Amino acid sequence: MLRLRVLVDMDGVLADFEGGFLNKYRARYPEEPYIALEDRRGFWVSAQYGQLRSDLCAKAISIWESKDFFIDLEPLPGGVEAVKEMAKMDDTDVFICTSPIKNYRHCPHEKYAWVEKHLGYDFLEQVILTRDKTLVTGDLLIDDKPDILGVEPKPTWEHILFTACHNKHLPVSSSQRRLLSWSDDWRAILDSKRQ
Ligand code: BVP
Repeated sequence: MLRLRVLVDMDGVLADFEGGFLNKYRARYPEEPYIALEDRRGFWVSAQYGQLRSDLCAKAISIWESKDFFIDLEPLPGGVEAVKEMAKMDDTDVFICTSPIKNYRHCPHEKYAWVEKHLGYDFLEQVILTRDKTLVTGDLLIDDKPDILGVEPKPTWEHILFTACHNKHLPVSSSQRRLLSWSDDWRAILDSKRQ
């Protein structure tokens, strides 16, 4: 029996980046305009805030560059439970595959701390921090970013688009499968790749 390797993204899939961002942005800049989650379009929060008003791009970035932003992110419903269940399945290896921001003062440390807090110390063994997910081999990559590009033109994984506020309006592409949430049938997606 070949083992199945599942890569699971963190921000927007396991951790509520969008909700955490909006709460801290509004608390820090109560007088500034903001984008409600239902009005979010496009993966990059900073780009949409920059379109709203050019100086808001830097203000948005200041939020996730601050200490405690990443560790304070709430888990998205069902994600931690799903990953724990996946990891216990026969012939299944689960890795958390996440891209840290380039301002490295807090983010990489807090991503490890988040995994330890919500999934336990032993799960730190499964953490992959990379800015290029195309270099990581796996059968599945569950990720809310619509376009996952890097130096490898033919990644081994099938990208399953995890639905998020910023991607739910995108037309359904016949070539891309979606996971609507962790209540959706992730077990069937895993089973479809087993051989
Ligand atoms: O660490 C996260 C937040 C950051 O990019 C990383 C995305 O990682 P993955 O989900 O792909 O693993 N990030 C950065 C910006 C703007 C930077 Br300028 C943004 O708008 N949204 C965002 O998620």
